[in-house]
Amino acid sequence: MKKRIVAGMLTALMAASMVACGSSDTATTDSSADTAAETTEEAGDTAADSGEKITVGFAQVGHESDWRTASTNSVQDAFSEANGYDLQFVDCDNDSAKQIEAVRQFIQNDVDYIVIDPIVSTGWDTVLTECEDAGIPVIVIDRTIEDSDKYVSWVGSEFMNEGLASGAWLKAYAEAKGITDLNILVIEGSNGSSAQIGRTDGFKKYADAEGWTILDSQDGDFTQDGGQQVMESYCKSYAGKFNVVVCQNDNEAFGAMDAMKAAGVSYGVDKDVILISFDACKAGLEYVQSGDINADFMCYPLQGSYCADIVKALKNGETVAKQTFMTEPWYVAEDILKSITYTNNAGDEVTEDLIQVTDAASQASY
Ligand code: GYE
Repeated sequence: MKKRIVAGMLTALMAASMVACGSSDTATTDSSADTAAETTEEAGDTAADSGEKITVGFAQVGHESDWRTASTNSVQDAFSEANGYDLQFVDCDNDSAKQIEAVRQFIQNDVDYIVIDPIVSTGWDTVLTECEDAGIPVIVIDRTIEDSDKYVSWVGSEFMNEGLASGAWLKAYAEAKGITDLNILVIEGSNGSSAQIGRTDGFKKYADAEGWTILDSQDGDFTQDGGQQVMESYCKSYAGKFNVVVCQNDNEAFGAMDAMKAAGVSYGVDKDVILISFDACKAGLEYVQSGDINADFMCYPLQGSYCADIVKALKNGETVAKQTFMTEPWYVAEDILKSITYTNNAGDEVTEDLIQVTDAASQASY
């Protein structure tokens, strides 16, 4: 199918009223403007009534983690042929230049919609302007773009809140356990990604306020190998000096556990090291259940259906929310704290329950 939204109208659409279109209760939306937009959809030109497929280009980050696999599957399922889509999928292998190239190729291919999960948060304005000039609406998922607003809608997680949540939990947990001296090693996610930036900054806010020592903070690239390598070097450089390890995703935590085991460092409930992770994939929750990971902060990757809802709304000339946030539970190994209250990135004081993992298989959402 050829796209029917021309560049000028796309600009109007982007400035338009943002109305929630996500359907699941795992999301909240943010409305920011106030004018309804019209599109120049031609009557009768929909996948459903013409039999033509809607073409969607998806520039995915890569294949670095369990989270990423779940994300890819979710988008591929939502934009399946059976659902009336022709999905052009590019695995950008964590290479920003390759990702920009993929988007340009989608423009060349004259796709109807472009979905981007941005590897890094900057460097986007030029290529998004090209999308706009070509009249192709862009939907951003997961990670955010900070230097351009030339996209129609974003669906993802509030990474800063994830970082703040981990800090709030550590503060309360250390108090409950009577641990007064926290010496922390951080294994960051891919530097320059909004997930890394938010989780780092949120946690650091607590570390600064509480006077915790962050001994080191290095890039593990969101991979198991990366986590293992960074932890191996930490175990040599900081032997006997650390009692908290924060891994910015589960796969890094799996690698870090291997490295600590090899170095004779114990981790988890009432061990040498408090181990904190993010994502809460199934394997991650299994380690929470077994007490190897103390706390795991959920990041919800199943964003494909939200994305497809946005495409449908745009096709129907409806307006869409500029932002849709996933809801993210916090999982813990022990039953000693029931909930945590903290001030989130929006400045609201919120209380979240802590979910003890007793049956990882049924508690995991992916
Ligand atoms: O936490 C990590 C992945 O962007 C939120 O990227 C995502 C992160 C996720 O590789 O596992």
